[in-house]
Amino acid sequence: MNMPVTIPAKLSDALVSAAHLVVLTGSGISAESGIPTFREAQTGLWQRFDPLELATPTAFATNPQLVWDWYAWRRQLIADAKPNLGHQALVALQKYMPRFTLITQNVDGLHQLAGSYDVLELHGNIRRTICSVERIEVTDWPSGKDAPPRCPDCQAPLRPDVVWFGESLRPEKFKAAVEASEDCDLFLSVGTSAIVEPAASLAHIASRHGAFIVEVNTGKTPLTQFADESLIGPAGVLLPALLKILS
Ligand code: BV8
Repeated sequence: MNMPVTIPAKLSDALVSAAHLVVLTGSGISAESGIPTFREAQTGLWQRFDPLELATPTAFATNPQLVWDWYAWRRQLIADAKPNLGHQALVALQKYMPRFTLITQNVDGLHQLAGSYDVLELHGNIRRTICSVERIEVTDWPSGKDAPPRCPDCQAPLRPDVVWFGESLRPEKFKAAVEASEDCDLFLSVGTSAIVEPAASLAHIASRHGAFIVEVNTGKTPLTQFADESLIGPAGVLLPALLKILS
């Protein structure tokens, strides 16, 4: 999409002079890779389910097969997905910036596939499977009728390595995200509806510590009114435009 992009001068200045850039991404950055955003209507047989209901320990305890099959479907959705120009622009920004922290709420692993490193995955990654009791990663299990499969070690059901609603984030990950948000002088919130907590608090923490807050989103969110700059448009167009200022 060749839409003309004008980056406001105060954002260009903030980008050029930034010592530490923090980027928080949500499912919107993966939309241009063909992955439906978390709240978009689910397709096919999943249409009648609300993700907020399925991505919970209660749902898994009540109907483990339904939740396991939902994640198997989502893993299929991302299996062929490729990182897009937005992911790739963040890989280049990581090289340009004196200090760069990428925090993602996404569980699709596309940032790492694009070449980003030291990614803080606040909500885990659906490409990893863990034992629901021992919480250790399990990479291989006997194929067969069991859905979810059983842990080869203790026979407990396997589950995706993600943080469900009502589960706590890994303390060390969120602590690192908070510390980076407190330290940064420029904070980009990209492709997130800024609703899910505690991730949504990071932009406000950065703002309270004097950072310049920029939102990149195709629409408005509860963060928009607090942002110093709000760029409306697709991340796959706007992030490369920001990168162009530095190259
Ligand atoms: C917790 C993994 C302590 C699973 C996910 C206050 C404090 C603490 C907790 C809470 C609180 N208030 C409420 C809570 C509870 C809850 C919560 O936040 N609920 C919400 C619904 C209000 N939070 C929790 O439970 C968290 N745990 O706090 O622990 C605790 C413990 C016990 C009891 C209480 C508290 C855990 C949250 C993690 C949940 N797990 N994912 C899975 O994926 O299956 S979150 C899930 O939602 C996804 O990871 C996804 O990232 C996220 C959805 O948010 P977005 O990424 O923003 O996606 P969304 O679709 O909403 O928006 C997309 C945006 O992109 C839109 O704005 C759109 O306009 C834009 N867009 C679209 N296309 C583009 C684009 N932008 C740019 N370019 C484009 N092309």
